[in-house]
Amino acid sequence: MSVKKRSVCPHDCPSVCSLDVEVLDEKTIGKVYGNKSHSYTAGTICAKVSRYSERVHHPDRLTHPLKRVGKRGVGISEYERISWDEALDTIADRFKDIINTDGAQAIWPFHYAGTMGWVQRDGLDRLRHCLGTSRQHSTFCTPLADAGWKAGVGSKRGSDARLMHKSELVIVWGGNPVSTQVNVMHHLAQAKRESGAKLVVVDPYKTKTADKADMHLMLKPGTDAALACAVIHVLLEEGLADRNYLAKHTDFDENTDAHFATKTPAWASAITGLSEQEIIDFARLYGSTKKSFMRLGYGFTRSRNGAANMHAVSCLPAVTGAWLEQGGGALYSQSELYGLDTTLIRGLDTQSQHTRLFDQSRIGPILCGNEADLQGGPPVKALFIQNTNPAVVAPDTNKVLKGFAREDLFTVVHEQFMTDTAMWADIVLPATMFLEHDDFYTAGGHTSVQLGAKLIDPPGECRSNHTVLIGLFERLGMSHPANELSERELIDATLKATGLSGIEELEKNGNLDVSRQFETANFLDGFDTSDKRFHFSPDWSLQGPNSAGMPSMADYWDVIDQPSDEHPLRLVTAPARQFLNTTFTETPTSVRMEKQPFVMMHPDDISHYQLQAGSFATLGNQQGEVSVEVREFTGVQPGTVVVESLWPNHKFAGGIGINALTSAESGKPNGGAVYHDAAVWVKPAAVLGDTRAELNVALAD
Ligand SMILES: Nc1nc2c(c(=O)[nH]1)N[C@H]1C(S)=C(S)[C@@H](COP(=O)(O)OP(=O)(O)OC[C@H]3O[C@@H](n4cnc5c(=O)[nH]c(N)nc54)[C@H](O)[C@@H]3O)O[C@H]1N2
Ligand SMILES: Nc1nc2c(c(=O)[nH]1)N[C@H]1C(S)=C(S)[C@@H](COP(=O)(O)OP(=O)(O)OC[C@H]3O[C@@H](n4cnc5c(=O)[nH]c(N)nc54)[C@H](O)[C@@H]3O)O[C@H]1N2
Ligand code: SF4
Ligand SMILES: [Mo]
Repeated sequence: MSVKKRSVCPHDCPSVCSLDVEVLDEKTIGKVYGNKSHSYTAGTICAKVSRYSERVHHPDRLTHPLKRVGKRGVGISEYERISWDEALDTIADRFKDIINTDGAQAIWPFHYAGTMGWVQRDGLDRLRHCLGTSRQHSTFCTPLADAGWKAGVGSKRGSDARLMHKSELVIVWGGNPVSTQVNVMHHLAQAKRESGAKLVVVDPYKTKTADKADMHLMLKPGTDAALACAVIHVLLEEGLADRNYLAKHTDFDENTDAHFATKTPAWASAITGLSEQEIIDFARLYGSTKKSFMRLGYGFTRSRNGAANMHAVSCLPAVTGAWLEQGGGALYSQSELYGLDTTLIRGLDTQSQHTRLFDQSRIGPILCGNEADLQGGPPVKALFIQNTNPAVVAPDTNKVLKGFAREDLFTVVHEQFMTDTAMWADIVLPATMFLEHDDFYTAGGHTSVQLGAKLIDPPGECRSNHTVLIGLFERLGMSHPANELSERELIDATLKATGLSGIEELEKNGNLDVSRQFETANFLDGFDTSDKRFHFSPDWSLQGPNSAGMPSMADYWDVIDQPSDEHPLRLVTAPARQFLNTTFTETPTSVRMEKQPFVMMHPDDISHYQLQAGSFATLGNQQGEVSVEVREFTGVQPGTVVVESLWPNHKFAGGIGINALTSAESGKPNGGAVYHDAAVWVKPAAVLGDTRAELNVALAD
């Protein structure tokens, strides 16, 4: 007989949905449902997680430790089963050898956000600190957006999304919640019903979210700051700004006024590709609707000027004073509300600041020995990877794979599947999934701490990240207090160190809400800046070490990869609906629904570049080439192309995925990958005729 048990989605998605999981027996789950009683996620979950049994009970799950006996980069056929003892001994012995010859900094424990559970995700930091390995600046996702938001607002929190139902205007800027955080759509529907809310979407292509919008501003990628500045221009010029709010709560002065006076709709129209009228219409709508809620996504920050874009857009509610209203204001992320004390989990008590800090998005250049990245230290001789698939998700795939192919690199991957990354490893370790271990989770899109307890036994010999770390510490002759604790005890200790009630209370209540009262949430009692004001003129040096050249006042910063004669098209690599980064690219229903990698192109571009819908095109730039099916799509400006991702490399002809075309250049001022900032050329793919069949044969070889 099945029972429903409470859990929480572990994936890197702002929604962090509260789940009710049908548990059939001690090893088996059925369907996954949303928990209707959660005050934000309220029973809504995405389709891919509702069919999670496909992933947990997938026949290709890794269930035993493996060692590579054949070629690198090929797959499961090249591996042989070994015991956990042999696996951990091999890793520890190899680490000790490397420490003797090259020093501990030649080892790079590499992790990211396959699980967002604090215990399983961040424990690897403890290994870095205790062993004195190279450390990591995690730049795949948030640093550009963080810097831009914090430049004006001061900290990473914002309006409570549960008040969205009171909004009369919702603006989804650079996000695609229908695909990437479906709960927003539930709150939007409520706002429509209760408050007659209109929806505006700002996105370079007509996403599923934009499809539902009353107004879609389909701008050129990387030009959002120009749109925002021109909107401010109109608001100021037409008396739609709240001058009292500006005087009381912001650093706005006559210089700011003069600055925006030059940012005309005509100026922005030339940069964004939007018409002047579209810009004016949006400004008038925004300026005349004080109860306006902006939900800011990451998309418009994944460019070289991404932080400046986020900052310029974050100025809008400060101009109209939308922050004053319940259902008004803006939300990028709530993640700094929690103030978690992660000292124990991450071993911060033993942190050595003298070890070098690698920018994770530069894994390609780093593994290829780029001297500036190595900072005078030894080359990387060992990688220990948990919760991430850098062979696909990191920029500049050709360099990443060239690095993984190095004969002198010892790679360990702890994974649930034989991913593109795992198939380069010397040792592969089988990992548990979230329903098979204990952890706790915080959220970007809402304000609750949630517990995801172990509900079923793992298959085979899978071990959790925490358990693997304990085994590795032992063999390396190291100890740390966190290793003496079970996962549950570590959760309890971390909650209590943070000043929250412990795990028992969390278990009893289902979640702990850390939200602030309205006045604080909407910064009416002050922004989190030094002078408590919102900053139109930010001090970028507070946000990161590389702020030279950044605009001193909210502005469009022209440092993107502009189209040229050689590279005439701008490429956007937005998330696909049925995948979550590379997760779910192994589940049959998601793959069936997404079909295969394709590029969405305006019909004018298709004919201009002599392509045909349904045939294959090759996209390329100075870094590499990628071949995909061409799909005709009118919901995009000519000159912009979109490839929804992240398909595994081997699903592309040539075995290299979309990140072959994205740059490992780090965004300013504090790093950050620039996934949607690439200029490319396009031509018909070399293989013509019945390309699909031929390409599939090529892939199978
Ligand atoms: N289904 C699904 N859900 C996901 C993910 C996934 O891969 N698939 N990934 C998860 C993760 S890790 C994250 S961080 C979030 C990200 O979620 P979002 O914040 O929604 O996603 P982004 O990749 O940032 O892209 C969102 C939108 O930004 C648009 N965009 C790109 N460039 C620009 C630009 O210059 N200006 C503007 N205005 N828009 C632009 C893209 O076209 C895209 O529609 O989603 C999470 N949820
Ligand atoms: N072109 C392009 N590239 C992108 C993006 C984009 O929009 N466009 N988005 C970027 C973004 S926003 C992000 S956040 C990154 C995300 O990139 P990643 O963090 O690499 O995310 P996933 O692809 O989901 O891979 C996570 C892996 O972790 C494994 N995993 C899950 N749970 C556990 C666990 O408990 N233990 C262990 N050992 N393994 C586990 C999963 O099986 C999966 O293979 O990708 C980035 N790459
Ligand atoms: S992936 Fe996002 S929307 Fe889907 S269940 Fe998880 S948290 Fe909710
Ligand atoms: Mo992300």
